[in-house]
Amino acid sequence: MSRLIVISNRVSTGGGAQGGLAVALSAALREHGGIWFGWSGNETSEFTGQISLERIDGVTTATVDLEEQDIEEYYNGYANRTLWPLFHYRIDLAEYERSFAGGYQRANERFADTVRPLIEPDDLVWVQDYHMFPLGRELRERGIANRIGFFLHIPWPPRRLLATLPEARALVEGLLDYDLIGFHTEEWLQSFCDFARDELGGVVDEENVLSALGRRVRLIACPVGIDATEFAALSQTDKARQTFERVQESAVGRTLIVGVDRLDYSKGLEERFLGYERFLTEHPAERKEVVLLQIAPPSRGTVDSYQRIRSTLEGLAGRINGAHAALDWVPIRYVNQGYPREMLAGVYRASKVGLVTPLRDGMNLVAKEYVAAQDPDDPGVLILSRFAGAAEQMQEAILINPHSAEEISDALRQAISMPREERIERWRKLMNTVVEQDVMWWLKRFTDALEAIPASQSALIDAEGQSGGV
Ligand code: GDG
Repeated sequence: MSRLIVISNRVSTGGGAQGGLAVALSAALREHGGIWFGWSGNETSEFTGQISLERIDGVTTATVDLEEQDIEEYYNGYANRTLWPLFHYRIDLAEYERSFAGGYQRANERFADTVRPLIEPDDLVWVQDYHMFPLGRELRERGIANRIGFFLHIPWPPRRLLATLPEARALVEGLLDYDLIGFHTEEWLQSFCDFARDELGGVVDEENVLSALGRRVRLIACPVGIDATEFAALSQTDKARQTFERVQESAVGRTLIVGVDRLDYSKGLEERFLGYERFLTEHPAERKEVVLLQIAPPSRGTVDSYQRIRSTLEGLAGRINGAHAALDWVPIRYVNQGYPREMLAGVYRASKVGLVTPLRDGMNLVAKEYVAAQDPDDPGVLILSRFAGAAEQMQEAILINPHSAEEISDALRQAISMPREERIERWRKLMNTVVEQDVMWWLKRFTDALEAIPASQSALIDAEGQSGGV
């Protein structure tokens, strides 16, 4: 078995708060041996490329500090103010600045210079996510002939949206230096193929191998999962039970509806609140029977659009509560902080409805966690956006268009009055998928596909390379 070099913007440093993905990547690194490389999260006055090596729970991590300008242009800039909004179909929020593109390219070159000496000839290299699109090409230019895979955790936008990015073509050309590119869904994969065909004259065969500009890259749809068994067990821990009771008591017999999301405009929180308000207005008889608990820990607080969403939501929650609250009831409990995973599991289990309504989401792990945490004899109902990658696998949820307040309102009505037998039937099917296609399944599918690529394919690529210039 080849060693694995995982490269991502941030490296999980372990500890109880780490998510399922970090757990899975750590497990893969333990099994294969290897190194997890990325940015330390720290700033340095001058970039030196000095690596900090650590061994945590059997996993070797290698991290590097970045300069303030790199953090500003690469991370806050191109990654979070250009690519994130564009790839979530929000060109209205995307900022196109050459300095961001330049900083992004520079940071990726720095990552490539730094990680290069850590890579041995038989290693599998696995690059994660939109922070690192050009890294494969940079590594090839530094003579790395290993198999290199890339996995995209966010959606791939439709061709005409991507075409608005000044560096779109260079970005996609750079991706041709990977051996394997993974997307969560067929839809994102097809959008990628559309661009490669129409803009680069590429051809995709029936095995999903794209040939373009003299290069070949295999594409797979490989939906990420959670560690479902572990999450189900979490919901049985003392801490989860205590949280379950606390939350249930606080609802005093009302039906609890839960939302858990990083505070991000892609998660459709504003539309969710409006859909819930619609439900309160349209169903006066039921309205005092429900409470919406929205947990939304802040993220990327230095970026303007994140500050704006925060104040919009505070205003909206205040207005809805002001208009509808009674002496003994507040319709929305909006909590701007994060909780340990065990507590989240308890909250999910206490909630009869899981409301997951992103406007766009690569996958959405909260939908899967909500299902995994349910009581098999009395499970809650998942309401899920059609525009989350998770919808491809989770057809037994109530699927809705998150832009439509009416659909959210109708779905809430349907979920709240759903008979137990139907809830159980839907949940069983959902749970089967969540358990069978879990995070280890995802990991194995991707690494097996990467290992199956003949090493010679990557070695063919000229070490001089051609500069992508993203
Ligand atoms: C990206 C893609 C894709 C949330 N609040 C708390 C907390 N969380 C955890 C959830 C879940 C994770 O954060 C969020 O994962 P999502 O998948 O829902 O969304 P993104 O962060 O946007 O992730 C997404 C994912 O990558 C993986 O490929 O699914 O589409 O956007 O695990 O539980 N965790 C804790 N406390 C909180 O308050 N401990």
